[in-house]
Amino acid sequence: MELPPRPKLFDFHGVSMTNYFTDNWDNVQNFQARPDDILIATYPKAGTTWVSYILDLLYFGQTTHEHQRPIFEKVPFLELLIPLYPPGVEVLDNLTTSPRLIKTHLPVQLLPKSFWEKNCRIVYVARNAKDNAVSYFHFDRMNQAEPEPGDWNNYLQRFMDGKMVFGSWYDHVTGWWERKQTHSKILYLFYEDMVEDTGRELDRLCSFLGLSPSAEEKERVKGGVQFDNMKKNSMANYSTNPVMDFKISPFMRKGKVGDWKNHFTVAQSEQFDEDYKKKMENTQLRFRTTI
Ligand code: PPS
Repeated sequence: MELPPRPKLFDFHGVSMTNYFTDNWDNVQNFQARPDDILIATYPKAGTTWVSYILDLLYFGQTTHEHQRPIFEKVPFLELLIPLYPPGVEVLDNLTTSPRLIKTHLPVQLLPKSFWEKNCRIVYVARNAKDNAVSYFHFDRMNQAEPEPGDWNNYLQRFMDGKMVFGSWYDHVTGWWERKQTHSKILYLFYEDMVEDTGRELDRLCSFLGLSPSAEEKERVKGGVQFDNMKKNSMANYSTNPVMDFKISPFMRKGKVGDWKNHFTVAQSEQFDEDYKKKMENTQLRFRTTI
């Protein structure tokens, strides 16, 4: 089955969205979380798949037959409703694993209330704006289910204007950051920290989740989730996903901190930084654009 032409952005409760993430809205909002659910929440392209695969290996690494399914099926995408696949909510309702690992890109104010009522653990991953924008650009080029990206210069302007699927990066990362200050069940991770020292961040994750894997098990997970290993792993690299055209760009593209330097001109970088300062002046949240 083919997808319809690329979707258009529209305003949805103050957030730019496409119909693939709003068509099932009542069911998404009424989603019934379970107390042991683990939610992986991110702005798109911040490291969702990386953390999903880490959690999948930590919880289900021993059940080998399970590993014959791609990560995007094992960690269902809550708000997704797209031709070719059953709705995320339906997949989750039928999931019998414990815990369920759930992916969302929703900004904090749109998360179904059941996650708060059940006090579920939430792992939020954030990535610096410049690398995030570059990664999102290449993703939108290769993914037929995303709006047409246009050229890089216009795309960057749109990113700064918050006119991206799932809205403004600035609002997303700060919204979740503010919520984390009062909600103990949110672990806020940074992509840059994970690149710098995956083992250290794995320890933080385990302690947040109350897991104590053996040293050997930890090494196994750490090895499995290295960029090069995930890139060649068809269960982790999205190569089985028909809406993506890997001839344009692979899903596992570079996995680096600082790739923005290969995309931003000096003028673009200066303009971006100036705008960034204004948008982020009221938050303590800090990112590294190099490590
Ligand atoms: S999505 O579509 O929102 O779920 O994408 P997401 O998984 O959040 O982000 C994809 C980017 O994460 C990089 N990635 C990794 N980097 C380092 N190490 C590992 N193991 C890893 N796994 C995924 C992936 O390459 C995308 O970033 P870019 O910069 O495009 O390479």
